[in-house]
Amino acid sequence: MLNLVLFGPPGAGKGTQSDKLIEKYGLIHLSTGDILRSEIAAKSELGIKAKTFMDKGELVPDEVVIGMIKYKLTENNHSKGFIFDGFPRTKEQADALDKLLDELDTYIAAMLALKVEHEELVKRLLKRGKNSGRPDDRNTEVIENRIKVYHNLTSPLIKYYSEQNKYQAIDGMGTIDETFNRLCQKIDTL
Ligand code: B4P
Repeated sequence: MLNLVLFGPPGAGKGTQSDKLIEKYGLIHLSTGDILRSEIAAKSELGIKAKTFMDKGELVPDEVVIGMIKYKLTENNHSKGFIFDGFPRTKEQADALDKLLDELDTYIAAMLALKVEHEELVKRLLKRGKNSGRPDDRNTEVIENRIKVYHNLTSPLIKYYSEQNKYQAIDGMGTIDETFNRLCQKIDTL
C-alpha cells in the first residue's frame, strides 16, 4: 500500500491535486472536507453538527472525523493505498491515523506539504466561493479564521511527521500542472 498525507493550509491545492493524483496512481481519495460536505447535503445528524463548525471556519471535533476515517479505511482495506486530504488536522487525529493504519499492517509513506503564500490562499478561496457556493469560501473573515486555525492547530503536524522523516515540502505556487509535476517527481522517489 502507498499512503500519502497531502498537507497544506486552506486553498493550498490539496483537493485539486488529490483529484489528479488518484487518477495517476490508482489510490483512494479520502477528503474529510468532502465527506463532511456530503453529510451536510444529506442533512444527516453528523452533517447538521459539522455545519455549525465549518461555517465559522473552525475544526469539526476530532472524534467525529476520526470515526469517519475509520469507517472509510475498513471499507477500502484492499486498495492500493490512500491519499489523505485535509486529514489529519490535529495531533490527536495524526495519532489515531497511525494506530488505524498499524491495525491494517501499513503506514504513512510521506507527508507532502504544499507551500503557498497567504495572499494567494485568500485569492483562490474567494474565487472558488464565487462559483461553488461554499459558505466557508465566501467570507474573508471565515477564510482568515481557517488560516489562523491551520497555523495554531494543524501546522504543528509538520514537526510530527519531520520527526518520523516523512515531511516533504512542495512549492504550491504557480499553475496546477506545475504543482502536480513537482508532487509526481517526489512520489516517484518513494
Ligand atoms: P477542506 O474541504 O479540507 O477544504 P480546504 O482546506 O479549503 O482545501 P481544499 O482542498 O478544498 O481546496 P484547494 O486548496 O484544493 O476543509 C473545509 C472545512 O471542513 C474545514 O475548515 C473544517 O471545518 C472541516 N474539516 C475538514 N477536515 C477536517 C478535519 N480533519 N478535522 C476537523 N475539521 C475538518 O482549492 C482551493 C481553490 O484553489 C480551488 O478553487 C482550486 O481550483 C484553486 N486552486 C488550487 N490550486 C491552484 C493553483 N495552482 N492555481 C490557482 N488556483 C488553484
